[in-house]
Amino acid sequence: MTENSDNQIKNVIERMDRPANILFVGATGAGKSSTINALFNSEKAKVGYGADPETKNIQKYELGKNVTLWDSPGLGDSKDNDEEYSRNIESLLRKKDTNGNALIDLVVVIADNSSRDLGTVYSVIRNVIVPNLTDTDKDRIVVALNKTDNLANIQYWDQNENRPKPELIPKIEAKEESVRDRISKDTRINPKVISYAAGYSDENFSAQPWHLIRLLSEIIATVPPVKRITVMNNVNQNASVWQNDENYDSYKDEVKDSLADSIVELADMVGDAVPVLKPVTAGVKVATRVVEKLFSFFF
Ligand SMILES: Nc1nc2c(ncn2[C@@H]2O[C@H](COP(=O)(O)OP(=O)(O)OP(=O)(O)O)[C@@H](O)[C@H]2O)c(=O)[nH]1
Ligand SMILES: [Mg+2]
Repeated sequence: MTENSDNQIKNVIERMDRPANILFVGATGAGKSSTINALFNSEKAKVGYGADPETKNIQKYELGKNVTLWDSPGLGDSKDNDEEYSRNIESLLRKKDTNGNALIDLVVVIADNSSRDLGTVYSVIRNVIVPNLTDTDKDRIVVALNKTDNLANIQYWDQNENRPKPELIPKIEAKEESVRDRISKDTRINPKVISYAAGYSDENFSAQPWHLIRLLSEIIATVPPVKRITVMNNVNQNASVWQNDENYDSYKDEVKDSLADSIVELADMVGDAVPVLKPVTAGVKVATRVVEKLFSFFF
């Protein structure tokens, strides 16, 4: 590996640092804010609200120089508020960036997995989100079912290991499937549906997240490839939030592959700039090595 080709790869990666915008939507108390805080380096965020009247209720976290997270107010409390907040979400979804593409790169819909009635969630997906995504962006939704620790009676959750007991696993899978089926019947789109727990802490107890890396892996895979590195630059660097997952190693590999692929893809878009990434198999190998180095806190 010559220093020259390393520099060329760095150059490609710099070109990938493009503004990324992620919108979080969900019912009141589903865990939007907790999820943002678990996933991202949000302590250092500049926190404010949308600048125009149409988005003034949507809280805005600006991370690093290029990631903006939009935390919309909870739905389902009152009809009047829901109407107003839904209009805010619609306006944000219709906003364009300077290239004329949708400003919002990804919508994360957060639902409470312990709730039997996900009517609010289905209705916001069907009536507010999907109609305001352009055809090419219809797959930019991830549905995240939070508080899986409360999905069933607490006896099914292993408190010490902070993960489901084996009896709970089929229930978790069945719930994901029913949510997926319902959304696809309603809208004909098939978003990824992921059960997880953002974790929490109160005076008596604190729980780390569970399956947060599965959610991250899906977020990274679903944002436009040129923005994956930008998003990854801003994730929580506290390694312990990612580790509680039975398939930790394989999700780590998925994240790594998504990032490496995006580097190779962008190098291809910018032409012959990086010969070392050209032969596909060798290129992916080099890109993977760079990704491991860049995000050593994670891999
Ligand atoms: N048991 C459990 N509680 C959680 C989890 N995630 C969040 N909570 C708790 O759920 C409550 C609501 O979480 P928030 O993150 O404030 O939810 P929100 O969606 O931002 O709420 P609003 O902004 O008011 O709509 C808090 O008390 C959290 O500690 C989880 O994975 N498990
Ligand atoms: Mg909140």
